Amino acid sequence: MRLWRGRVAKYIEDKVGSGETLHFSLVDPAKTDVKELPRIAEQLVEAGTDAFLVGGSLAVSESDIDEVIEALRTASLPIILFPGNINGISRKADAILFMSLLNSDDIYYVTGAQVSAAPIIKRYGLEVLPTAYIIVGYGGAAGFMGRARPIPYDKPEIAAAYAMAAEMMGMRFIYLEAGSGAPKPVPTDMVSYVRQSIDSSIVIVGGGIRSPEVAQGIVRAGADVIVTGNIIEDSIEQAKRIIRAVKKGGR
Ligand code: 1GP
Repeated sequence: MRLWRGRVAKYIEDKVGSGETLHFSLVDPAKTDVKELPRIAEQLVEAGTDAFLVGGSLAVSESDIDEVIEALRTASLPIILFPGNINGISRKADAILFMSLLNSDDIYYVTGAQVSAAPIIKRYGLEVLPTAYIIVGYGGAAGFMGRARPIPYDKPEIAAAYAMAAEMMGMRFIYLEAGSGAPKPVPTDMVSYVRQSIDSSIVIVGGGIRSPEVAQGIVRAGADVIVTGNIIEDSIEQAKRIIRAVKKGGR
């Protein structure tokens, strides 16, 4: 069960290093029927998804997360926590996106939750993936709950400045988030501006990605990882098409 611990960052970085683009399937315990999950996970794996993210901004408890992780263990992929708050930590996961919501106006989401979480993460022995979480445009529940000041869709230079700062602070992963269910995803010109402004950090993009064409555009703009959540619940066939498009790359 602990197969992936300590190897998740390397797994991601090795794939990116060899020119692959990755897809992460986001499972929000508040929106998921756990009984269906093993069957859904199998299809996602078959289509080529690279890892599972587990978490959400609202109505998630540690035991909900535990249940989801157990159901996902039938697939032998890394399971990474994507916490909205300190209730999003589970000892059953392999790794955690240890995120600082850099453009929150509330210091709790920048460093406070992280301080509360750190001793728990240490005790659980989770692998830590140091991540800058940058909320763009719509923002959704993550933006609202995290008191973000979302970066306007037409200000890519601001996103790039955040990404540069994140990299200078030593964060290896930069997550550009339009918000779950966003009517408009992170724009491609923002992704390419960010990509060109940083050195070797891994760029993760999510929120409102609902078609293979959109996913591929974001990949071509320079994203290393595409995250989709809602579409898995809405249409597993469309989710599989997106995964295949991401895995084809385009760069
Ligand atoms: C949310 O980026 C993810 O954090 C996924 O968003 O549910 O819109 O795919 P969607």
